[in-house]
Amino acid sequence: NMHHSCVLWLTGLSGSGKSTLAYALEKALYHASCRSYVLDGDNIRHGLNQDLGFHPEDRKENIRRIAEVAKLFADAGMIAVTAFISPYRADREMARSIVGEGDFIEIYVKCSLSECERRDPKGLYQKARAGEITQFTGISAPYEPPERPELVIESDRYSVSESVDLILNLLSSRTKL
Ligand code: GGZ
Repeated sequence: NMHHSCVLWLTGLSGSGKSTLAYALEKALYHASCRSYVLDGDNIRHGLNQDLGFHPEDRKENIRRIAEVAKLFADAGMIAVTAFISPYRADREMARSIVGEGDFIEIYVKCSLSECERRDPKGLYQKARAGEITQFTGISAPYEPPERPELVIESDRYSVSESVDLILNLLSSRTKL
């Protein structure tokens, strides 16, 4: 049993595969008898954080609240899996200090902008290129890649199940410490 409550903090561009990976991970953890919960735009930005937009200050507040909620899940003994762009290094460091260094696992879901733009599942990159969405991460707003993440997953090189295995291996190696 690799059950040890923590926060798996996924970061990466829109379309990099964070949510897909998060839900595949939740399923795999369930089968390993580990309770987990995914926080993503669907259950956070549409609810708790519906008052926030995409200005840097709003993104910061988005990340702060998510970190506080993820910490509550970890306090309750669960593995919280968060799937947000979280483009600013300083905001991710804030999240790390809210959660606590020992429980925060930063996972960079790395995918080239050109591949994310090619996938464009919601047509948002096209809208951003046309200027219909402003401050779009990767196009008209920055993405600051992690410098020392606990794990990097190149999502354009690994399948979803290979990526899940990389994370499960990291979790079980930490539990053995
Ligand atoms: C980035 C935006 C924007 C802008 C709307 N920039 O692919 P999606 O649609 O489902 O994921 C993106 C999501 C990003 O929200 P986050 O809470 O993850 O962002 S952050 O961590 O930076 O606060 C995208 C959609 O919202 N979206 N406008 N301008 N993504």
